[in-house]
Amino acid sequence: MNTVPQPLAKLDERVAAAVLDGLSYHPRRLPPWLFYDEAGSQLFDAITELPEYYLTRTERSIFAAHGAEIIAQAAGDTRLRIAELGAGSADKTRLLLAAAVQRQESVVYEPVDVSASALAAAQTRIEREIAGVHVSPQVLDYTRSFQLEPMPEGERRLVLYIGSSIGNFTPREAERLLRRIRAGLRTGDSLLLSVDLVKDEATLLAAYNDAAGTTAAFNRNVLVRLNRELNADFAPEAFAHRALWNAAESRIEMHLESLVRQTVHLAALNFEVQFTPGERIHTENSYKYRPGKAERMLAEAGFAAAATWTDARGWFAVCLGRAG
Ligand code: AVJ
Repeated sequence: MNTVPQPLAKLDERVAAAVLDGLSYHPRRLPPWLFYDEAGSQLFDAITELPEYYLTRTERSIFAAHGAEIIAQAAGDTRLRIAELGAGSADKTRLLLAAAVQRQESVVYEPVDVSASALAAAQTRIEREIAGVHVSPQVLDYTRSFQLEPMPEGERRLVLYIGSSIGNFTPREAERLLRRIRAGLRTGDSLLLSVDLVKDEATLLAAYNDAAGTTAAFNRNVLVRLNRELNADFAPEAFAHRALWNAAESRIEMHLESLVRQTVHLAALNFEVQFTPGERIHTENSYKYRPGKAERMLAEAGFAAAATWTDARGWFAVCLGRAG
């Protein structure tokens, strides 16, 4: 008979450390990567289809209109292989992969993600759905190290960092990340960087505070996750979803605002946090850039700006930087 109490699940040390750090801090904060458990990834996919969330469909329209040109610019007169940071749902990537297959008959696609299961799912789906694409998944936390598989001489790599994912990082963090990516590439390789552009505030706010409440559910889901993984007792309905535009920092911020005075216990961390009414947990920054900014960021990281594509409204930009 075993009388020793067993933990319900093994504690993810990265989650534990981030939560302990973030909820000890004032103002309280949680990192946005915590959103993406299974439920959160599904909620994010639902967000990308919301009428208010223009980002995904605008980026897709740019790839649909300019995919062949993007691939041609990146390839020059060589064969290309395509790496992508974050395995995501490959819906938009598909347009670029198809353009590469058009050009060179087949392409090696290297999705990079921390999650081996997300990569396995992406591999099955893409190999089944796009003929000519060979998937070579790379399990890697690209925010910590950036070392891809060695590649044949005479081929070039195009790294995709799309979906405006860079927007989660502060300017300093973004600069570090871009430099690290550059250091893992060879001269002539390139980086495709997508950024969401500054636009009228009402459009920005609506994209992060949709009428159906999907973004609110996505934001609160982080608390549901902590309840499950850290044996916490958050009441998600006791926190309101807040999205605001911080003009000085040029970013949308998402917060969870405590509606009452409350104490939350995180049993797995042997830790408790008190919230006053109106106190917020800062859960995400989503930076919005002015035209030309992404090109300057690329240049500072050692990429020559090769080209930029945008949509007719000038809402979203896709920039190609060549490793110099
Ligand atoms: C995946 C980081 C690009 O910032 O727009 C969507 C995440 N947050 N709705 C974004 C998100 C709220 C998204 N990124």
